[in-house]
Amino acid sequence: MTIVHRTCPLCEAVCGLRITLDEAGHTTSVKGDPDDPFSKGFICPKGASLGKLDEDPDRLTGPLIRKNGEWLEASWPEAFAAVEQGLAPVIERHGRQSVALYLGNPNAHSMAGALYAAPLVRALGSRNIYSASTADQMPKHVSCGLMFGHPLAIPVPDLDRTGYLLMLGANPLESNGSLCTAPDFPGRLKALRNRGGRLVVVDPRRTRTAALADEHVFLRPGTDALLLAGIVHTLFAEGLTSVNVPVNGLDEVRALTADFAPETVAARCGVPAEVIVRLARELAAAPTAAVYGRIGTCTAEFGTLAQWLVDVINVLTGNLDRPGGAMFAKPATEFRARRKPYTTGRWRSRVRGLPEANGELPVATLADELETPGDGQVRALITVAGNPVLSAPNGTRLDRAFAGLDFMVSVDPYLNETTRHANVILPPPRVLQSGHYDFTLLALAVRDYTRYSPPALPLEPGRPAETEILARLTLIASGQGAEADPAALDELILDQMLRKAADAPGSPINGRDPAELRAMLTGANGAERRLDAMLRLGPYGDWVVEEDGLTLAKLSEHPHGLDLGALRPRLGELLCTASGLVELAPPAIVADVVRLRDSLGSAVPEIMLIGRRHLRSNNSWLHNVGPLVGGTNRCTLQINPADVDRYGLAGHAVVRSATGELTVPLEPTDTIMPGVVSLPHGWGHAGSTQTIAAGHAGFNVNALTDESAIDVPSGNAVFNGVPVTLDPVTT
Ligand SMILES: Nc1nc2c(c(=O)[nH]1)N[C@H]1C(S)=C(S)[C@@H](COP(=O)(O)OP(=O)(O)OC[C@H]3O[C@@H](n4cnc5c(=O)[nH]c(N)nc54)[C@H](O)[C@@H]3O)O[C@H]1N2
Ligand SMILES: Nc1nc2c(c(=O)[nH]1)N[C@H]1C(S)=C(S)[C@@H](COP(=O)(O)OP(=O)(O)OC[C@H]3O[C@@H](n4cnc5c(=O)[nH]c(N)nc54)[C@H](O)[C@@H]3O)O[C@H]1N2
Ligand code: SF4
Ligand SMILES: [Mo]
Repeated sequence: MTIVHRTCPLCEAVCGLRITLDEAGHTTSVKGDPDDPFSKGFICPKGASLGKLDEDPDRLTGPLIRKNGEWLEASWPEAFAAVEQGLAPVIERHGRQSVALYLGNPNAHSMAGALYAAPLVRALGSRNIYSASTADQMPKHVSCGLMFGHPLAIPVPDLDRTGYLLMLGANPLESNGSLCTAPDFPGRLKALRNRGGRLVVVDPRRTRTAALADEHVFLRPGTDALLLAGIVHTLFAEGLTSVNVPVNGLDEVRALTADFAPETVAARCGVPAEVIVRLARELAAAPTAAVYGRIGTCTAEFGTLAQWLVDVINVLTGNLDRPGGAMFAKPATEFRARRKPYTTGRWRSRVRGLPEANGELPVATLADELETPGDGQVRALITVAGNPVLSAPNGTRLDRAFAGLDFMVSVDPYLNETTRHANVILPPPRVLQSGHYDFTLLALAVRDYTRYSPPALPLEPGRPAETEILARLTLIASGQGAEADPAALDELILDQMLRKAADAPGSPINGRDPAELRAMLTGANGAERRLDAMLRLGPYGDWVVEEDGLTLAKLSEHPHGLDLGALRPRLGELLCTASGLVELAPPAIVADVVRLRDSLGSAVPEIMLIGRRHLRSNNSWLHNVGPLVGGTNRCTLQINPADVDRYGLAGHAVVRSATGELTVPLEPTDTIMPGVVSLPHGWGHAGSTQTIAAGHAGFNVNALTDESAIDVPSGNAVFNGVPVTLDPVTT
């Protein structure tokens, strides 16, 4: 028996796990790690099932190549050669724009994604880059990019110290939190209440999080921006603002929100005007307060406006960058070379002319780029850790479009709804065979913290780590071929990183010899050496601080992770707008306020569809783990009993939208507002070799979501507030 301690890679809560392995490397138990200073032993049912997931017999153990409709097992060299043979002719004939890349959510949780996605994008040289970000949090990147100058300068609620939390469109009791890394989020919310603080949840459903709160406010889907504009209006109208950071555009915000008085927006939001006024007064009066909005507010028609207003309120109430308010983490691998101020729309998509954001195009237009003939049409696709057939708007259309590709390669442990269209599938090894470091999530943590988990088990001979798989894809995309040496790529990247840092004025290693620095790095492979370099260059690094700075070797002496303290004010270090001020009224956001104002005059759909998450699920890919799918069916349509009666429904209903129709089982519940129905996403398993998931197939809600509807400034998909109709099942 061996005990290993490592970070759970399944969600954003980064819990420490204590895993017991037998001699053959099988997991015999997974518990929370009581010695992790951040998660302190917390674990959820998904983390507890990590062993089952990791040893799922349906996971692919080697590459597959599809020939004449049949899947053949291949060796790794054969598989990489097949990728080169498939991609090279497409690039040669149709150019680099004809190859698209889709990066899915688990890239945010793997070292491979964090370290090799950017090199792969650069090597590909295509503007057809897509990711789950435009089905998720792009509005937050765009609003923070424009307000603070950097799309990753995202403030998080200071959960452990705040006196008042206004939470919109998030349900951390199921999701364990997002864009706010906080292991045991539920415990932290209870602690907030126990110390006399107040939690208010705004959601069209009375969720488990809402049930735990001091107050739950029902709100009509898609109207968060209106509600928040009403709060901002009140703060100005009642003289309740107390700005404590340097800002630009204060008067403009006052003028922009003049038309959004609580009485004007109340009917549309379904929230009484006096509640909106009271929320504004409470936020202003609380000793410390934070506003936090997540999926329900991002994947909506006015996602960017809602995210902008979240931080406008944090600024207006004097809570940005102060303890107990909305603060910025200081992650150990942060090295922010100052770049040009953030903009979007540096290029546009070919068919719909949608603007780029963060170097990506909206996944809502991927099908257009695949299906529309002409110069620049996408003919080949690389997917890494993504399942857009189940996760993207109008996934049904993508499913058809993928079938028409000249070539597709997928890096994924499963043959599933998306990867079944691939010509080659390259499976990463088991979780326990991979190193783990949370580059992205620790930049969004409610405490400064760092932890590295080395691989707990060796790779089988000849089996590449996922970092090597992506390095090889990068080399193939760059034209160097399937046999090029991935170690040389790591050296090249390291060399560029060190050279750039040594050349940058004001850099802690300015003027030092990159070769000498390179020689100091330790680590068993290129990925670890790159982590070592980033830790040393980071704000706690041994190339930066005088004494006792971090290195990979030092971090490895702390297998349970290292607490780096409570969040500290640091806006001044991060702010990189052209003005050097927080931009409260960036033109690209201001331009969208007209659309919000117009929405006040448009008709409200009779029934609107929203999503939801369940604690024992994770997007589309945990439904093949027995203990996580047992019990009652969760892929149901939640509906208010009044609507069941109103539409004469019984048992099932036919749900129709602009893009599709589904017949779904009903789950009547008064926890959801009348006029709103909810279906979870990630279901609708078909054509996959996941045997357990096939027995709990469910329905693909993204057959109903409409790819033509987007949040304009960010291009983000709209999953909440989709107009639908309901009818009884006739046959
Ligand atoms: N168990 C589990 N955990 C997960 C995931 C999972 O699938 N399962 N997915 C992970 C991922 S990828 C992410 S991004 C995070 C997301 O984490 P969260 O943002 O916490 O996501 P949800 O649990 O979907 O909560 C969104 C809430 O928004 C509400 N809502 C819907 N429409 C609106 C609206 O218009 N306005 C408002 N105010 N509320 C609305 C919904 O009813 C729902 O309760 O969770 C992560 N964690
Ligand atoms: N209607 C609706 N749709 C939604 C949402 C919603 O709330 N409502 N939420 C959206 C959100 S927030 C997100 S993030 C997206 C997610 O969108 P995607 O990322 O496209 O979908 P996932 O279901 O997370 O698919 C993850 C894929 O990665 C594979 N995988 C798992 N671990 C690894 C690994 O370590 N390496 C590799 N290479 N592959 C791995 C899995 O087998 C699976 O195929 O869905 C979005 N779609
Ligand atoms: S909350 Fe998230 S990180 Fe923690 S054990 Fe569960 S799935 Fe893993
Ligand atoms: Mo997500």
